[in-house]
Amino acid sequence: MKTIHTEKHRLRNSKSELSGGLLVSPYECPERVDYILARLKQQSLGEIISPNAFGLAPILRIHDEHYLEFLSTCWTRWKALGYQGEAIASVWPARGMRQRKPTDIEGLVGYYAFASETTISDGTWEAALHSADVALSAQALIASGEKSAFALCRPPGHHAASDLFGGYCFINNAAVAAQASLDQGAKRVVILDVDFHHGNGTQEIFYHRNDVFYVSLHGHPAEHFPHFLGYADEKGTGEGEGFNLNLPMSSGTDFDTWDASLALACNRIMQYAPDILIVSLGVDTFVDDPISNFRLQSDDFTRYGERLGKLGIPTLFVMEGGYAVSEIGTNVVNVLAGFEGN
Ligand code: 6XA
Ligand code: ZN
Repeated sequence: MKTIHTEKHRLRNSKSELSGGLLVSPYECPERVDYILARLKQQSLGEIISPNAFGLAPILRIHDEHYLEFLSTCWTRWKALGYQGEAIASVWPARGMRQRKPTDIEGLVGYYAFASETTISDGTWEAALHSADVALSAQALIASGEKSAFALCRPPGHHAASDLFGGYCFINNAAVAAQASLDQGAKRVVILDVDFHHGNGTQEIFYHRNDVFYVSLHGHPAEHFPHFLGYADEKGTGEGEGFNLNLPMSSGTDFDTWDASLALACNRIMQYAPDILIVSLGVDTFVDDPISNFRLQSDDFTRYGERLGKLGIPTLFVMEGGYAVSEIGTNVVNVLAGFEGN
């Protein structure tokens, strides 16, 4: 399997994340990619290729143009106010308040953020654009006939909605790739999200549509981030009714329980008969992940990779979360190798 990767991910190098009331060094850090690359090379999984540049057009198919303009100018505008720290949301249009877009950058950060752990800093926008290019380049490999490809995206994307950032995400890479597939002639796309967290952004983007079936296995939103979306009764609306499947699981879920949900998800995916399967690949389901609490072991990643490979669908893996940095390479490559060796 070929991997698409660029060192430009390092441009996303924020210094702070709001966690437990403190500004800490972000869990979503550049070293994550170093460990994944090292393991890919060690296992000789396949060629590692640089992305092509696709520009804004495929991103505008998913994201609001004013949101993108905000992302691209936020850091300069924030810095111009003389602030010492990174751009961070501190006020939201919450219940009972107006949803009008403010003009000042402090208001705008709150308007476009759905969470405050994620800051915007120098290089964030550029890194997010490169990350989307990584996903689009991997999608192009599948379109040209490859059976599978790995988009080593960073920053991740599944929390980013059409006009919201948060959860370490700015541009929804999987959604952009899904739309590109449709625009090139695919009729049905599945996005299977195996990250520990519900992909609220991906769900929001496709909730009204039946050409992308979003299936997610995740920590129950009553207990886990993003807290306000991801319940089992969210099934899609209008034409999209029946094309959203949430499989939330409680804290402490082990592989047998998790894999039973994956088996159910796979049945539904096969019934839908997609032209392409996009896997939002987060490995924060790992037992030692510092911010999540499922209990998958490294070997379990191989087993579920095999299950995905058996589906026999052209498959694009898009990197999302996973913060047990020293094991992230093993866990990611186990999924990919399991897929290939099924
Ligand atoms: C913030 C938690 C953000 C989770 C980000 C993630 N307290 N998403 O891994 O998949
Ligand atoms: Zn996650």
